[in-house]
Amino acid sequence: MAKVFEFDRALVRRPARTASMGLRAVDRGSPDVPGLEREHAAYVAALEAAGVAVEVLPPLEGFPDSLFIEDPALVFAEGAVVLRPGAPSRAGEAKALVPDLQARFGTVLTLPAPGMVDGGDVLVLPEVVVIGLSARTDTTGAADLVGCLERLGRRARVVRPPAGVLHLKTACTLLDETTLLATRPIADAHLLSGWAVLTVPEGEEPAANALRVNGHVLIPAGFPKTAAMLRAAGYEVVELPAEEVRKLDAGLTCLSLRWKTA
Ligand code: CIR
Repeated sequence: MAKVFEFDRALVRRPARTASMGLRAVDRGSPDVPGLEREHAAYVAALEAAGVAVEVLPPLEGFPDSLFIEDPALVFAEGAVVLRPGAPSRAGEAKALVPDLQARFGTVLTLPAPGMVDGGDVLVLPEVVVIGLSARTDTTGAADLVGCLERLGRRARVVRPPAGVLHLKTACTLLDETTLLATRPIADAHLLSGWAVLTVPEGEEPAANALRVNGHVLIPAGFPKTAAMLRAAGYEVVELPAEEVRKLDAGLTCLSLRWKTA
């Protein structure tokens, strides 16, 4: 059985020319589209270097946030779930992805209306899938997703993370089969008992959105204390440029859908 961070396939979507108009809670300036493209290319190269075959989908000009392909779907070796993103401007991204999922997965389930779930709120752990409630993921969507996951043979549970982040995985990601990386508020909330938690140093909160892929841990560049902490703990850390995606409240996990072929 593959480990939960072992992947051999990924789907990404190239940034649209409209990406600078993507959603953001706080305006830290518009991202530079060539800069987004460079960050995206570095990300694809890092996935490939970690042993993943990456397919790049064409940009969707009508959807500025569509490069964040993790939010409209959830994928596993055993099937995919088309989600219902919580931001109205992103709802159509899910529909656009359906043919791509149908071409790659034997089972494609659809989250029923009216609930909402963003993939950024879904943390896949070895024994359980954790769904975080947020401004984008409501209780109806979360409950319906638990039902979809049961149909795929997955156990799931719903948690309510402390407010202040866009998505659960903005502040809490998986490092290995027993260890999470999280911000201090998430670590202090003890959402997930039984897990060792490495806490990102104060001031480096965006580094909590790390992506474990096979033997590598991808983290955003510019967070040297987190990089040093992870290296000291024995992880193979790869630092990736992510300043432009951060202007759109995004990090590394949301730039791909990843799975391991059976
Ligand atoms: C949004 O607000 O939906 C986008 N600007 C950012 C989405 C980032 N997704 C994620 O962290 N899972």
